[in-house]
Amino acid sequence: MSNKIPRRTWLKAAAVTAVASLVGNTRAEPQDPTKTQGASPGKLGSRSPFEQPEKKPSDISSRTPLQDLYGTITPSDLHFERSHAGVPVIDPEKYELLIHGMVERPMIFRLKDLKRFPAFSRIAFIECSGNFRTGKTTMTPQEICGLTSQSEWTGVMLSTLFREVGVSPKASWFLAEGSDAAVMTRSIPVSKGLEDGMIAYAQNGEAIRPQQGYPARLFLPGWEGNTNVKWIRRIELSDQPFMTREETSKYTETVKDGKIRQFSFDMDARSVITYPSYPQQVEKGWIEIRGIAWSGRGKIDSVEVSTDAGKNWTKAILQEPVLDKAHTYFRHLWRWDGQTTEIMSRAIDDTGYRQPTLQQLINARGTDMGGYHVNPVTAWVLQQDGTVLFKPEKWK
Ligand SMILES: Nc1nc2c(c(=O)[nH]1)N[C@H]1C(S)=C(S)[C@@H](COP(=O)(O)O)O[C@H]1N2
Ligand SMILES: [Mo]
Repeated sequence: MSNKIPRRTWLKAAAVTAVASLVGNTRAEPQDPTKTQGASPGKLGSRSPFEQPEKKPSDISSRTPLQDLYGTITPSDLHFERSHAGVPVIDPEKYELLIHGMVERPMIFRLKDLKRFPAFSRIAFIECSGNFRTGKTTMTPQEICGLTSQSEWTGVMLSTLFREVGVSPKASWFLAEGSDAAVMTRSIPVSKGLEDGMIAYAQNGEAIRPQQGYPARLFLPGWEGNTNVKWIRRIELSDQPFMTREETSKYTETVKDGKIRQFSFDMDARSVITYPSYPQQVEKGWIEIRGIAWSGRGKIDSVEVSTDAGKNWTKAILQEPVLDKAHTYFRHLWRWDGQTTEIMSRAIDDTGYRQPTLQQLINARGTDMGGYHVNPVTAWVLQQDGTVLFKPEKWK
């Protein structure tokens, strides 16, 4: 594009554009940055004033702006939030985690006790089981499925703590209890705790954020968001589930014939194209379609992309590393001829599970399937003028 323009002219043009977009946008006077000393190093970094990604808060949650992100790590201040009774303030000096019930030695761990154990880190996503919205064409990935984010979590493995307290071989479930006003409680199979559960006290290299459970939360890779109890204060071992309100009145799904599914822990494989998506605009020619795919059951095996409304599908390129139970970046280079079309993606995980369409979900679970574990293929309509719209499908 710029190869015919002499470099000097091009640079000037770029400067003019920058000045134009600065007006009304920032306090800084637009200057030639090579002629004046820049700002001094500060105590904290900050975002460029030209970049203002934001979460979308409601009373109960706040969504990650997936369409504004690159790669797979969610900046901590953009991690989605879902709290049933607000974010409590917990003094790390007074923090205690009690582990009791069917154990040899009931114990209380302070934060500094937790930090004495081997510190384990892993990159994985969290997704709320209620992560699906539809209805209008002007919806962003954030609005449709922004209740998922990814971090590098650091903490102590539950298997380590379970060994420390001597969990009885007869214990098959544990209760995880939070210290927020919701006193959120969930029953979790001991097998999951031993497999890859952890008590996380850090997120992306710093102490976990208050919104994510400061000073410590339960982290169960790949399992529905609500099992990842934040501000965790108590774990009780038992030989049966506790049947709390979060697993009886809530977080169950109607399947078919009046049957209800309970303890639907795994998050099913899903993907979404984040570029191009609403409200972005594209030009005719080469477009790199990009997005994220994830599965609560394992690794992403492949992502298929269709640029002709689902008639033909091509394998996208997966960006390494492809991690277990982690958002995985995919890309697909495509030449758009400028005609109106629909683009979409579907994820296939290493268990062979393939992301369904909304219609397939409805066929399998009935029209009153409720709002949990709804992970349909998301389609975007590219219009001739280069604008992109969400394609909402009839649901209920
Ligand atoms: N103590 C406590 N833990 C909680 C919740 C809560 O309200 N209280 N919300 C749960 C729900 S529904 C979800 S989806 C995840 C959200 O985690 P995040 O806010 O760190 O994104 O936390 C879970 N853990
Ligand atoms: Mo959730």
